[in-house]
Amino acid sequence: MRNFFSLAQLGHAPARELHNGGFTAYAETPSRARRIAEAIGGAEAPRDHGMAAIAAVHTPDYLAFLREAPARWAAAGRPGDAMGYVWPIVGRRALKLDRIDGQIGRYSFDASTPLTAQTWDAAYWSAQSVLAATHAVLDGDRAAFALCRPPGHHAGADYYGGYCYLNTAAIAAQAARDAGARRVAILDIDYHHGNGTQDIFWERGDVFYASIHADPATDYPFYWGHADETGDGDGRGASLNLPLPHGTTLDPFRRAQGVALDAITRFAPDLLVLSFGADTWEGDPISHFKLTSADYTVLARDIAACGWPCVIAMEGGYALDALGANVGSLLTGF
Ligand code: SP5
Ligand code: ZN
Repeated sequence: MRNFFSLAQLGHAPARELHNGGFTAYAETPSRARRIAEAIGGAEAPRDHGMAAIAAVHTPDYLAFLREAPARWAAAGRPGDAMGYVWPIVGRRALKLDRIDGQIGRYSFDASTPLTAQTWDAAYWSAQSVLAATHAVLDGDRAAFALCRPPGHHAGADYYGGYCYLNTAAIAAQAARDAGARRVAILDIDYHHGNGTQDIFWERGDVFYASIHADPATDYPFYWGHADETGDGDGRGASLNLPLPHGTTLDPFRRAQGVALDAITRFAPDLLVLSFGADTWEGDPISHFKLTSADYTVLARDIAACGWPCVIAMEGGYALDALGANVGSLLTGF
């Protein structure tokens, strides 16, 4: 299988994130990508497919904000990474604010996702990696792996959060649609709900979103991913949320994935995008599922057996010493 990754993705390295009332080391480190690349025997640099596929998913004002915010933050005299500290409450009237502080609150939803001077480049090349994998699959490969980092599934059309800035799975799905795939399914098996991906396709009937994740009653991102969220408008019934409790092991996870695969089979996609997070692993430092390294091969075989061409986009996974082996185990199953 071809793997795609650009060294430019390593430049993004925020110092800290707000966690449990204090600042801790940023969990989404460049070493994550280095460990994965080592374990899978390296990766090809993607070619530059440009902005069109990114602009097909994200709004122009949001993209301009992402590119310019770090310089504006620095120009306002701030020494650290750009981080939000004020947000509009839900239902507040939309205000067009110029001040960088207010705009960060407008375009983000948490305080654990800083912007640095290298963030745009890294996110841009993370998107290029998923586009390269998507084109490999559209050109006939059965599956391709994009070592996306920073990850993507928490980013919406006009917002960032959860260590995510550009939604790589959504960019892949939309690029496949624009290249002629009639229906695309996204299966998200990161520990966290992919709120950004769900929001982007919420009212779309041509892209099915299925997610298996920690119950948002107990886990981040809290405000999305509940079982009664099923889509709206043309997308009614095209979102499927399967929340699971802390302590989940392979058997219940695999049963939930079977439910998702059955729903996707009924949808009959031309192509599957797999949002893969290894933060479901038993030793993950920020998560509470109990999958073993070997379990990822089992889950991958179940997905591969469905026969859809598959673009795999890396999402979370924070146990550095196990991350490479866990990704390797997943790719073995394809
Ligand atoms: C892509 C993805 O897996 N994003 C997850 C974002 C979760 N952020 C909220 C949890 C905060 C935990 N912070 C741990 C800091 C350790 N130094
Ligand atoms: Zn996650």
